[in-house]
Amino acid sequence: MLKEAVYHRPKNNFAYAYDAETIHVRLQTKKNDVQHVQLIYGDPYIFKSDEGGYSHLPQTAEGAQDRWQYETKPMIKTGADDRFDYWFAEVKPTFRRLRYGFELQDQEETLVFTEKGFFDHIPDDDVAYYFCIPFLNAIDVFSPPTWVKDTVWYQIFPERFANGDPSNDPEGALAWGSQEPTPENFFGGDLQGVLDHLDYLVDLGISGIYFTPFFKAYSNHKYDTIDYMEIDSQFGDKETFKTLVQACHERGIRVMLDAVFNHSGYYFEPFQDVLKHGEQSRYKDWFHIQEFPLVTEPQPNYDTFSFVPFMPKLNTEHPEVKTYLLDVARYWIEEFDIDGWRLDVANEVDHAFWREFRTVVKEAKPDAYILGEIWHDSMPWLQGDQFDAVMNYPFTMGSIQFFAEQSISPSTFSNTITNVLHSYPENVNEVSFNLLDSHDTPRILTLAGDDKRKVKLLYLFQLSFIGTPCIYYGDEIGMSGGADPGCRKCMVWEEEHQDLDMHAYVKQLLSLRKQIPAFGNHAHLRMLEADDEKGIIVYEKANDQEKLLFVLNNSAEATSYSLPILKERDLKELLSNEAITMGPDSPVHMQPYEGKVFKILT
Ligand code: ARE
Ligand code: CA
Repeated sequence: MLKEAVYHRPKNNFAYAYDAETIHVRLQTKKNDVQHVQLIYGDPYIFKSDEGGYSHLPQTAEGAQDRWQYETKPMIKTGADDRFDYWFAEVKPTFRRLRYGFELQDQEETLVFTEKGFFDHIPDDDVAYYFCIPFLNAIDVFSPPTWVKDTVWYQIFPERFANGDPSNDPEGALAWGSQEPTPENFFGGDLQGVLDHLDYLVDLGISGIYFTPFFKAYSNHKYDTIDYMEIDSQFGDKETFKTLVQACHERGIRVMLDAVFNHSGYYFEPFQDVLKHGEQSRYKDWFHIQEFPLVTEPQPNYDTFSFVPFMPKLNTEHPEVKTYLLDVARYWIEEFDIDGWRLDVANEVDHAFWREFRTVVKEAKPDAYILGEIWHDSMPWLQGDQFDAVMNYPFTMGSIQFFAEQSISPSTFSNTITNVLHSYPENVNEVSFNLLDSHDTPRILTLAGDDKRKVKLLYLFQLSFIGTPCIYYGDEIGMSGGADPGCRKCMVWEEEHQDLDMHAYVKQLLSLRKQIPAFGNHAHLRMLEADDEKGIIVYEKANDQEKLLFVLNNSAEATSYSLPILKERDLKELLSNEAITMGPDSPVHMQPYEGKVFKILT
């Protein structure tokens, strides 16, 4: 056994409260090394003496030895990535406390692993050796809003979705879709445009809108805020927004806005004041100024987002800045009833600020959703005291490499996805924001070399994955576009220019996700097969009631694939709605880049 690969810590994705009574425990071992793992567990305060009596603290009276009372249960292997196997067990301890260790068995030896290392026997002479979850306090349980689990998001870049009111178009706005997007041009999209098309979104099957910023700002993307309390006049007024939120709520759609709190814009009044008054400005500590007077060339002498001079970094440790931004967070919830905040550049803002932010937001609306924009491992923000979720870019990157770029093998993809699923607790995965692309990346169709079959596989995978999926506006009708700003084209509204087949496919998947709990977020997902020769992956989505099997042929060849698990079964293929009876040898026939979903009936 490779002891060095065995890892556990009673924290984060390795041990956590799934809900107020359930503890999940995971263990990592070297890939293909350990055959069986048992969890050794019990209450930290129940001991039995040699004479048979029970006690609640170990008695140390001479001669008599009290022994900790434990049980064992097998852990199941939930998957493997390129280096490790992952093991899992669930415990509902009566007294909401847990002392535990692991018994690991490979071909040669059986070892016990505890907080203090390895033993060749179950140590019962010193209970301090074990891992411990001292108490499951309900308030510490990671508990995102319950509605998020069943939400499907749609991301709107307000300048480019629809122009519902030409009277508010910015000066020089171009005719809708008449040109390619550039970092500077405007087309006049606005809030009225969104209002006009809500029924389109309902028909598609989405239940949440994520708006990139629309507060007063200079640029077309509005990440350079001038005033966080005002809607930019190019998008409409506060009345229109109020009407929009109400109209969304009437249709079962939640509304999430973009909070750009890491930095302001260059024309934000406090920053203008510092530019003007230098060291004398009462706002000089609102930013991180290296020296006065301020210069932007050759590089800004104040901290910024990246090296962008028109995005000065805000000092979120400063009490006045905190008060200002927390008022902003509260204002749009209390006055407009929004349902969530997406936090821009969330990992560059201090944790203490986000903790206060969470308190303020949840006071204003207990079931508001807090989504951080972090492209990397985000465990430190997902402990229950800061965010409810992050944008799941590790999922995005793996999916794009496999389906769109065809640059990784099925087994590498399976490893990546298993790793994604084991990087966080299950209750974190369930609300993870799973995107295929965004206003910051090329569109999926472009990444897939304009091959719509690959895009369909991407959608099948995304919309059956654990978490809450987000569709970037226009992808569902086959829009293309390269990196920012190419991905920010005007939405195409003329049906003759829309890919209606893609639209119907996305709509069908969203309806399956809604109707069949195991298709959506109410099941466990396990990667079952990754066939590098045929280019096939198979995964299972199962709960106590139903089991679905997803077979995806990510290759340009038609193929027949034999799946023992489907032999002599009655099935229904959900995309074609076809009933199938499998014989003892019937294979599954797959077209190039085809995906099938089998519901196992008997
Ligand atoms: C503009 C131009 C671009 C140009 C850029 C550079 O449009 O073509 O390349 O300037 O000067 C906003 C606008 C952008 C604008 C940018 C700067 O939307 O159009 O770009 O402001 O003015 C990292 C951050 C992550 C950030 C991305 C962009 O961690 O937070 O970079 N994303 C948010 C928003 C953006 C927004 C801003 C931040 C700024 O979603 O839309 O940009 O408010 C790796 C790294 C990540 C990195 C990622 C992408 O994976 O690990 O950390 O994200 O790549 O670069
Ligand atoms: Ca307009």
